[in-house]
Amino acid sequence: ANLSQLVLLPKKEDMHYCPKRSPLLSGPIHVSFPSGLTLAQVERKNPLVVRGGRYRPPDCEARHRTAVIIPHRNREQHLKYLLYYLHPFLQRQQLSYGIYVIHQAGNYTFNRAKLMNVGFREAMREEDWDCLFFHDVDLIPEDDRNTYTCDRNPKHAAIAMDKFGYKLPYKAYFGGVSALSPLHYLKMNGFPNNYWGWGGEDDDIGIRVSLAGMSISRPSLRVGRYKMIKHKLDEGNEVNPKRFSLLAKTQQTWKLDGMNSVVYELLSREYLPLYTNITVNVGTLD
Ligand code: UD2
Ligand code: MN
Repeated sequence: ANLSQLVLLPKKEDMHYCPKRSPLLSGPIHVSFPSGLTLAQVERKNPLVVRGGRYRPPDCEARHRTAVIIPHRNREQHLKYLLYYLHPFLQRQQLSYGIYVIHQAGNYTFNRAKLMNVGFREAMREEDWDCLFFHDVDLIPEDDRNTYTCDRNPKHAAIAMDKFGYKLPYKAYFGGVSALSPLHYLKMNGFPNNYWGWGGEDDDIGIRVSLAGMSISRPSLRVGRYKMIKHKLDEGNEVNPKRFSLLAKTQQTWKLDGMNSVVYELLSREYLPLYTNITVNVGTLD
């Protein structure tokens, strides 16, 4: 007898695909923020999550491989709550997944979209992900039927947020949480690298989707619900005064600036128990 028979593990050839719809889904999630929560508690609640924040379903072969990319600096509390909700959420969806936190080093102006380009490259370097979720650190999904898988078109997942009265604020809105396959991402040349500070980059990304000949898909308002953890505008992420002039030029710039031109310095890659932490120097506005 071989080892897998002795220890009664399912043999590779006995593993079948997970069902198309996970039987573990439970619908609406009540989101609250327990005080005193620690990362060690989150780890204990997620015993099957392995080094670097990876998981695969124990008893079936996942149909999807999703990487979650989180741009981050100085939001440790938000990250803790996001991990607390996101790990069980993704496990109930029976996904094979990995969580990447892309940490901007230094105090220079924050650059959310460029961090996403870094996340794309560094995640795809490691594994053949079929879907990438670009995810604000402060948005907690409120319904697990909002599946973290990719559609035929780029998907805007955070369509109903508490801060906008659970409605889409405007038709072209693409902020918060979005999902693209590697092909979608490369087709639109990724995200812009030249938006420093708050605002505009999400609209640029939305415009890129249509300039690349794709359209935006969305879940229903009933399931695309999120709670945003309340916060002020961060120091180092001041409103970008150039956002409107940049947006007016997206059509001329999108093929030149993006994934094909991203330059950064990778400072470290750490495989932590609940996520992979990528620390990067994204440089400054020249
Ligand atoms: C809105 C959009 C967001 C983005 C932003 C403009 C929503 C829900 N989200 O978010 O997707 O387009 O406007 O840039 O409408 N971050 C840090 N540290 C910082 C600053 C930012 O980690 O010092 C990260 C973090 O993941 C955060 C994200 O960047 O969630 C967006 O920044 P924000 O939350 O301050 O902006 P907000 O809520 O207006
Ligand atoms: Mn926010």
